[in-house]
Amino acid sequence: MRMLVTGGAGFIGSNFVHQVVREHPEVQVTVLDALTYAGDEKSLAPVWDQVTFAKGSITDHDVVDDLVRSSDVVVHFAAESHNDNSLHDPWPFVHTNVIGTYTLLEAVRRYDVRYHHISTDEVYGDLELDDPAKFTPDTPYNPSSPYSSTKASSDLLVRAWARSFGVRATISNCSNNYGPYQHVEKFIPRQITNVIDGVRPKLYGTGENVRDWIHVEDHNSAVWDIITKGRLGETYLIGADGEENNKTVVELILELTGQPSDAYDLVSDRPGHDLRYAIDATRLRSELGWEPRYTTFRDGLAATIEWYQANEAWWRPQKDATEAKYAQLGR
Ligand code: NAD
Ligand code: TDX
Repeated sequence: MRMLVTGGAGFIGSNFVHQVVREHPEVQVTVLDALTYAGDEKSLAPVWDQVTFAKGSITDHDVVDDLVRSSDVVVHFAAESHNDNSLHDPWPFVHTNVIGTYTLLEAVRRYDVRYHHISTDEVYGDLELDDPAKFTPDTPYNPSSPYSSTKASSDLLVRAWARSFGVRATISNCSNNYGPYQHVEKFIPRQITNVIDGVRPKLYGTGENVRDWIHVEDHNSAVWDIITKGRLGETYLIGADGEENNKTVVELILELTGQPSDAYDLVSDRPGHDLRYAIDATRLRSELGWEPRYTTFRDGLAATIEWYQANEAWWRPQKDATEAKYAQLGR
């Protein structure tokens, strides 16, 4: 199988490539990545000799056409992915997430290539803190931020291309990922690397917002199952019942790093900050038999902390510029 992985130098995409190379060596992997501020060739170092790397944008018609024509399946991770950035400058989100997805869809349509679309639970908006409900595949789309609205737009393009043109597509909407190779702009790595630097973690607002954490390897094992066993045209929600509020996560990071549990600061809130996300992954579990391997958040978080402690050379070059951006936002 010839597999084109877009965004394979980013957090989830690079972990996916590692997993495929390790567990399915018969697959020929090509990565297409623009190496934006969020992409890093170093994330592919352990598998560099086993993959083909193409530096380019998913919005570039000619690059995409060439690579898709010689693929059997496209797994589309590439995106502008950070909510805070989308509030500051939405255009790269519209360009990459909407135009980029359109460009890929037209190419897979031309060459009848199987397509899997990676998306987020944020397309469904948010839930109340005290609501027992979770997102299901039938929850109406109601995105809040420029990031999530461009992801929702791209999902709708996929649905339309599947129905109108018969594109052989599946979609997955996953909850918040954590694990190795996540950019230090994101919540968990930001706080781990702050603690390493002797800086107090920063909680937005009151820290009550809830995210449904899943280890990146569990997300990616679900993606593999959907690519190989999923029903065409279907949407699968991916989540591992990992709801935690942000304050609890920061306190756990502080505990696991030997700091006092109140050694954090509350900072100004994110505008439009979604309250709570929660995934009902029944379809994935019952139809495809998927199960997560990281079922204890504490253990997965401890392993992630160890990874950042051992891999400072990977994240250090990004840290100052990331914190300088946050300083401008007062966060
Ligand atoms: P990331 O920001 O770490 O990586 C994105 C990658 O895409 C980078 O390597 C970047 O260089 C590349 N890229 C950006 N624009 C590009 C373009 N125009 N052409 C080619 N490459 C480009 O993101 P991530 O956290 O790994 O997220 C990957 C995917 O998973 C995204 O589609 C995101 O919406 C989705 N997702 C993320 C999470 C999460 O918790 N991080 C949860 C659910 C879904
Ligand atoms: O310093 C911080 N302090 C803080 O309290 C940061 C960076 C974040 N937060 C809060 C905001 C959120 O409630 O932590 C939570 C998680 O924040 P992010 O890591 O920015 O993730 P989120 O906005 O929830 O979106 C993530 O999950 C869904 C990914 O970035 C998206 O790509 C994915 O689609």
